[in-house]
Amino acid sequence: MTVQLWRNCRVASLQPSHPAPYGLIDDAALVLEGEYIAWVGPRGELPADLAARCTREHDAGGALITPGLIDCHTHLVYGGDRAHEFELRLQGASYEDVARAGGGIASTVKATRAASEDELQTQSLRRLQALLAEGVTTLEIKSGYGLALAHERKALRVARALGHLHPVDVRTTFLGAHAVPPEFAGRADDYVDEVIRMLPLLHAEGLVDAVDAFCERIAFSAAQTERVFEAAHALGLPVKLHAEQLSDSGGAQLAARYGAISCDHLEWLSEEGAAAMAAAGSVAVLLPGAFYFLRETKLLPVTLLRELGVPMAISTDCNPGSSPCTSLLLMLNMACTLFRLTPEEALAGVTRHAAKALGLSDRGIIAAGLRADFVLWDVAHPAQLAYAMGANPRLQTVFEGEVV
Ligand code: DI6
Ligand code: FE
Repeated sequence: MTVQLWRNCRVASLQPSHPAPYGLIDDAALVLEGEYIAWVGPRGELPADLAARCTREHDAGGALITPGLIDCHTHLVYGGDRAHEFELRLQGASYEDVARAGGGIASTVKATRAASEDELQTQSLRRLQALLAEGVTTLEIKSGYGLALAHERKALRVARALGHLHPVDVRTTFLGAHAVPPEFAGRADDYVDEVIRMLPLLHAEGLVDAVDAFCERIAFSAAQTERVFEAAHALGLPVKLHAEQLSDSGGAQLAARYGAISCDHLEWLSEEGAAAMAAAGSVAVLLPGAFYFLRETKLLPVTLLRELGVPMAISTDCNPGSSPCTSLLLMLNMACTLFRLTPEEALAGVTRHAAKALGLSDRGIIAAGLRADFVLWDVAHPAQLAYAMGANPRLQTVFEGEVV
């Protein structure tokens, strides 16, 4: 096994137990054994026997090193775009108006169904490349624009293929309960039956790591969502939820009862919902891109979440309707300006807490025993990652121990 030493760097380890903000280690050394981190700390404390075993040495040139970024909530695989709907909304139509008039998610479903697997992969690859260029090493991708077995399968297969072909770990989420497809119009309960029929089939093909639903007045009720969660639990799959995005539907409480790994959006989250999440250990996934793009004004209760100790993750929500965004770094900035997170909370939101939102304990911080996924940045201080708008100071990405 190769043992590699990285030196001449500052490491923002994001270790929660580290006394310095960001878990910052000045003049650090980092030792990798194969795909894992073997040691990290101040260079002067590097054990001599470990140093002697290093077969490769890298000079980081004074770069800042952070954990690889984790985008824990995306709908990256879809066909077409919704620029026309953007124009309509700017003329006064609301997101819900457009959805009720048969546009919205339904129009992306049409374009996604029409695309072949290859076309879908080509279109999605451009978005993936933009995320990778900013240091993303783990990415969640949801289905939910197929809404029929063959098309949900196609999208999930594309998601898996992207992960196999590129230096990124892709986690897939089945979001069959994203919208009621046109062939089930007025028969949402029947469509939920269909979702419950699809899930074990897709899971048996190794295409599903978790299950999500859109619990909202324009999508599925709490009772319908619960049926999907029951089906997920029967297969031993973790659940998460698009909750309280446009209204308070009590989704967070429901999700918490099913031990949800995360509840996402949460603009309309109530105190009861937040308390239930805290008790269940669910992560709050903040999606400032959707908040901004839909010109929302209702702010989620960040202060309350902080007081309750609910971990906050941040993600792009990359999707054609409410957040056509492929910059996780921009989301850091927006989470600070729009939601008043500190830059340190924002960075934890795309590393340590994003890992937790995916139920992953082997990444998200730089510590011995964890995956060697990290990024070298041309910045002096980690706050600069959240501070700059539209900058990309990434120098290099290391994925599973190797420079990408
Ligand atoms: N909420 C969202 O913001 C995305 N999905 C969801 O449930 C948007 C989906 C879309 O408009 O295409
Ligand atoms: Fe979403």
